Amino acid sequence: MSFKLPSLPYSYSSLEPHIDKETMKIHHGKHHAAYVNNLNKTLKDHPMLNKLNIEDLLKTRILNRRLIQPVINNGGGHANHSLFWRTMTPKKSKLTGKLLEKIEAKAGDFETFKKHFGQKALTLFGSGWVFLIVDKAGNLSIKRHSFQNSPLMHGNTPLLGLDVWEHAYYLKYQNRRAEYIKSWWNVVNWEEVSKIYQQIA
Ligand code: MN3
Repeated sequence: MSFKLPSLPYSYSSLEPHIDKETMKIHHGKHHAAYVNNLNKTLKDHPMLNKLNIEDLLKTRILNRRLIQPVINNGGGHANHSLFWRTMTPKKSKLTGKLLEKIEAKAGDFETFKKHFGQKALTLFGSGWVFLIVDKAGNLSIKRHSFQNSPLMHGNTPLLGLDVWEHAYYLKYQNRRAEYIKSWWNVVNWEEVSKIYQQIA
């Protein structure tokens, strides 16, 4: 079993009131765990693939046809959720430095960027994610992906991702996705987002 559920760098209750304990417990311990388990099952007879790290697995172009969709779903699910946990924090966090400058250059100002990102999340139809990505040329953009499709499979590096599947917010917010999105900004770990950017920029 090579892929493992990462442990959270904070407790299930520590993102409250923005994200409730019960949602975190089910989301991490059941949903994310299921993606990891299913990915391991999919790749159990493929020792070359299950030794890769998740980023390299999603970037590989040598998957056989039967593996492609399960890897998109479960490998993508594993990568997306790992990023999601990592880029949240109960501590106050603020974006500074080079990434802030890039975002401001692109969107005009930081609040406008947040507005665009939130709008994409709000209007995403069905289940999916909104990501801030960096493409191969180093350009930033906001991308919407359905289901568990990962930006990594498209050659892009996600810096930040917001899960807008109903399982991410329904227990606390029911149909009030806008409220969930607004609340989530309070727990974004901008230092971690910057760190990811610095590693590739
Ligand atoms: Mn999820």
